[in-house]
This record gives sequence, C-alpha cells and structure tokens, in this order.
Amino acid sequence: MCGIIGMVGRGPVNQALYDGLTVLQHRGQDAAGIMTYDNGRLSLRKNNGLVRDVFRQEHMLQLRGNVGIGHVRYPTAGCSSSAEAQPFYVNSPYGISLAHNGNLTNAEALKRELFLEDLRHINTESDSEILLNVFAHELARPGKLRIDENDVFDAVAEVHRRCSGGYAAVAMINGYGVLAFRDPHGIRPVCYGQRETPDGMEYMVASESVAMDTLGFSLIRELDPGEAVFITMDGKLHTRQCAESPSYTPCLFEYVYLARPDSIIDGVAVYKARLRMGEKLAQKVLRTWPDHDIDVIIPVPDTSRTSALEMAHHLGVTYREGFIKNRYIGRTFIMPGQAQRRKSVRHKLNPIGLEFKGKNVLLVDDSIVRGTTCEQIIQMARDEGAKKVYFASAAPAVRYPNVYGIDMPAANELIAHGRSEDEVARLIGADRLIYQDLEDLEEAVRRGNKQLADFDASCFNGRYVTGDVSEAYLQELARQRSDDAKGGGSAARSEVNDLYQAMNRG
Ligand code: PIN
Repeated sequence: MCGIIGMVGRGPVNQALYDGLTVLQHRGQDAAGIMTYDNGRLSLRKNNGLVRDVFRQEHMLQLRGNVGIGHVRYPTAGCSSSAEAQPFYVNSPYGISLAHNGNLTNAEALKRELFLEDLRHINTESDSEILLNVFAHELARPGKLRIDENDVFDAVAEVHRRCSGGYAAVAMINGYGVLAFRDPHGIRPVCYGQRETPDGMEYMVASESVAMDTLGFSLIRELDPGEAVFITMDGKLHTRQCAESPSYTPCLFEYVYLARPDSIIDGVAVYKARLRMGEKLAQKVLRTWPDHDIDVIIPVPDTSRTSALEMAHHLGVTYREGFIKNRYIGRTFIMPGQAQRRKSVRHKLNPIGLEFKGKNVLLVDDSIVRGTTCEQIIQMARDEGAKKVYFASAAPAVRYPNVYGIDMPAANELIAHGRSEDEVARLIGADRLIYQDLEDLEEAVRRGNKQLADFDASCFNGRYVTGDVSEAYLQELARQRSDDAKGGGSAARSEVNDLYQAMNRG
C-alpha cells in the first residue's frame, strides 16, 4: 500500500506536497518522493525513510514550481532500495513522471511485452516503472509533437486494456499537466479536490480525502473506476471514463485498517464504517452468545478503538483503555521478519493491570493477519490477571493473500489460512473468538454508499475481481513475500531477467 498526491497550484507546491505526504504517511513509511515542474525543468527528491527524514530544507528549496506529484511507499518484497522510491521518470515522450499505489497482476507479461515489442528497458523490480512505461509507450504511439487531454485519456484507455490489477496512479507530463487514473475495478482509492486562491483555483489529487482537509482543499469526489482526471498547467480540469466496462469493487481493507478514519473513501466516511463494524459485532454477540459474561471491552490501539467503542455501546458493556501504545514506534504489521515483529509488540503496547485483574475481558482488534500480535496481547491480558480473555476482530478471517497492493503475507503465514475459527482461537489462546461476518462488514461499508454493490474482499473470500489470478501467480507471490525473501534480499527471478542474461551471453 502506498500514498499518492499531485497538485497544480497557483504558487509553489513544495510545502503543500510535503504536508500532504505527511498526512498520507500511514499509507507507507518506507520511502518518500516529490517531483516538481518549473518552467520546463524538473526537480526530484526521493529516498528511503519517513517524509520528515527524506526532505531537508535544501531539498525543499530545490523543489521549485507550481506543479508536482509525490509518493509514500510501503515496503514490499523486492522493493527496498532507494532506487525504487517514487516518482519514476521517463524522458520520452514529453518527459513523464509517475507515482503509483497498487499492484499489477500481469506485471511479468507486461515486462516481457515492453522488452520484446515496445523496446523499453525496465530497470527495477517495481511494477510502477512498468505502469509508467506502458503509459509512456501509449502516449507516444500517435507520434504528435503537441498533445491535448484527449491524447492523454486515449493513452490511459490503452493502459487499462494492457494492465491488470489494482492501481491508482498520479503522473505529471512536462508542460502539459497532472494526470490521475484509477483501475477499472476501482480497487485502490484516489480522489480530487480544489482550493480557491486570489490567483485562481488550485487542484489536488490524493489517495485519501484527509490530505485535502488538512490543506484547506474541498473534496470534489473520488475518481470512478476506470476514470481519469487531467489538470492542465494553466489549471483547467478535464475528466473522462477511460475503461470499456468498469465495475465498482473498492478494497474492503481500506475501511478495516488502511485508511485514516477521517477520510472519505468512495463516498463512505471511514470512521462511520468502523462504528458500524462495531455495531455489527455487537449484534453478532447478541445473536450467537446472548448470555455472554463480558465485563469489559478493551481495544487494541489504535485502529480498533472506533469499532470497540460502538460495540461496547450496543452491548451495554463498559469500555476501557487497557493498553497504552508507544506512539513513537511504527506499525508492527509492516516490519519485516517475524522475530522483529514479536519483539516490537511488547515494546509498543503496555497493559494497565487494573483493567484486567479478575475480569472477563473482550479484546477488540481491527483484524487478525498473522496472529502474532493477538497471541501476545492475549497472553499480556492473562499475565495481568484477567479471568477470561475473549477476542473480537472487526474484519472476517484473513485467509487469502492480497494481490492488489496490500503487502499481506503469503497464505501459509496467515493464521486463518486453511483453519477453522476454533482452530485460530486455540492458536492465539483466546477463550472465545468472534470474527465479523463478511456480509456484515460489507453492509457496514455499504450503508455509507448504496451504490457499492460489490467489493474486492479477496483476502477474506479468495475471489480476485480481476479474474486473472492463477495458483502459479499466488505461489510466485508467496515466494517473494516470505520473510526469508524479504530479509535476504534475494534477486527476483523472472522470465525477462533470464532473457536479458541469455542475450548478454551472446
Ligand atoms: C494496528 C492495526 N492492526 C492491528 C493491523 C496483527 C494484525 N494487525 C493488523 C492488527 S494500528 S497480526 O491500529 O495501526 O496500530 O494478526 O498480524 O498479528
């Protein structure tokens, strides 16, 4: 998962892009980058690290211009070097830079096509570089010296035809403007907004609306699946549907955990969706366990607080804070290596003993992925003298890997993969485990926007909406995502790499 931002302003955009990226920092803490355009000149600063560490004053001063794009990156297998920080750039045609959130499921086939047919070289393991080169190739195809928005949208239409997967991208075309586009299934989010200034209207595109709020922009709307928005250098905004048969299936996990609660995604306030997840969980308890003996509901901070609060309210059970989180430690979910993750849970959360002693506690978390954290948290609750420890997950069991840009572990690292709920409960050491039902999670989101008939819920139900995810693909992904591969920095093997080597041998 990554965060993207783009802006066409009436004055320098460097500070706004920086501020916007810090607001999107939760979407990726591994690397950050900004590219700006000023009078035919591009400036780029990107590196591994948090936004606040990547950009120093000297970089900010160099990022001149009223137009620019930015990115924060989440660590994914094979993408840990700073050369793979975004935006990426190609000089032909026109000079295009691009930043992307998502994952292309046909990246290997595209890489082959780019090499053999489009005569383009891909220099990294990042599928964002592939996406950029496909777009660049399609924009160059008509061979025009000057282009307009229709040429840009036609190229996006070709990208949709060639690329498969989940992607939300922002691109800057030198001298022309900023473009954003969303995959035809609308899996990854991207929205746009405006801000009135004395010099005229400014426009911004971003992964989440929260970036607009904090910068005083008003959200216009999310891009529809397959749609593109193009803002010219002089501040004119154009949109066009570029997909042949788009379908609306946004990723459910954005609402569960990825997005900030103060964002609106596809017309649904994430905070409200999380409240409704808590309400649904309470209803499930009343339905399946009417004579429950829960004394207190305690969230595992931070994301689950919203759901836990509402769950407690609907059950009429006391809500208490039982864990204090060290806010200076990053998310455990994204730390490479199981040993490191284990250690950091204890460093990150400290229990308040009196909330546990002699009580039947229900701990609530947003989701159970590997199960490492909840196993340790349950043990902490017992160590503090809890009588019974129950556990509720605001999301259903995560049983399948994600292929659309969330760095979920391989299937065999997911605690619920191939296991029943009772087996998971035993493994994590819970006296009872309550998972959200998938229909309830969908309903909790849909209540915010009735148009959302279907979702990408692949990590819960194994149904991949792009229809192209084979067992072989999942196996290769598992190999890349295993902790060993991440830790060891193993070179990615691919058919195209083999082709290169064969050619070099003569
Ligand atoms: C953590 C949110 N949330 C906690 C992320 C842990 C799964 N994990 C997913 C639970 S926070 S595990 O609110 O952003 O701090 O099941 O993989 O151990």
